[in-house]
Amino acid sequence: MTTRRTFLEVMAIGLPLMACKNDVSAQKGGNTQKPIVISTWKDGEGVNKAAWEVLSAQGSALDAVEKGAVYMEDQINCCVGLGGNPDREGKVTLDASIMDHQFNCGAVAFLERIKHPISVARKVMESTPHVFLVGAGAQQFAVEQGFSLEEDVLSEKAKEDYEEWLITSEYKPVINIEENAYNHDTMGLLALDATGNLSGACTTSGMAFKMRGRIGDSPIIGSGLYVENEVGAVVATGVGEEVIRTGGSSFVISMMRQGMSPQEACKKAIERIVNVNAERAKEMQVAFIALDKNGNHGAFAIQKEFHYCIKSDVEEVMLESASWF
Ligand code: SD4
Repeated sequence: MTTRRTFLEVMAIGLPLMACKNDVSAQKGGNTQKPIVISTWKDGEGVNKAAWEVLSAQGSALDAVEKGAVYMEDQINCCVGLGGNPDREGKVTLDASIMDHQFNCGAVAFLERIKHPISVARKVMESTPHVFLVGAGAQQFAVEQGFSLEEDVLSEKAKEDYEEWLITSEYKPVINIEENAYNHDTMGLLALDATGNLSGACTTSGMAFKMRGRIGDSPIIGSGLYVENEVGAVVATGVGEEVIRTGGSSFVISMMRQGMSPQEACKKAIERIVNVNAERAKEMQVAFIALDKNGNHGAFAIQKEFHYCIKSDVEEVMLESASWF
């Protein structure tokens, strides 16, 4: 019998960017498709376009993923960057990470009043002996590098959401179902450039109404993001605590290294999360997207209605990911 789950695994649903049937479960070491960029959520469509400007001009995957993330951080009435929802004290605190094809990586977390945390993460990678700066130190570094300190104000949407949240003040992460765009807090993207190098980036305002000081998976290399050029690249979204405790993205890479397709490997990581606590998994969303060194891509989520977007010379599609439920 074909259950809903097996059906979704085999038939990732192409949505109307361009009609394109995409049996991602069959992709394993097929033809090399490069350059290519893939991004989380429906907002990935605009993000991919920004990254494609770099990739189509023979630019590097690293420049492409930074450009895509910057595009998202600029959408001030959205969920990622300074327009995102605040912590429970009404402050927006940002996390971001970036990684290239040579295990170079940089990250920032609990960063306030800086518009482009992804670019600060890249500066950490390229201009410091470290990989991770947080809080006041990260902000000080950003300012020293020429980033300006923005005003400490919430976007219209975030203000409304926060005022509504204050009525109950209950911390319960919503399952990010994408009825419309912007119902998420994070943008993750992965690119393979014309020379065959992979890079990835992840930028987020974190879970809405989190405790002050909370850091999620997105800036943690190996959890929210991982790139191993010989194998592939992976980025996560959803409840970061679950991704951190299962070593999410590096686990997906290790499954791919053992021969799994990107989608099979993402599914294995979701299975691992569900196995930790099946009851808890029913109430949350986590999703992974992955790209291998040949440009094969895949995704898997706990809940349905997680989308990801793909752009290359041969396809421009938005797919609904296969899901556990
Ligand atoms: C976090 N993983 O801070 C992020 C949240 C997210 O869509 O992906 N939201 O835990």
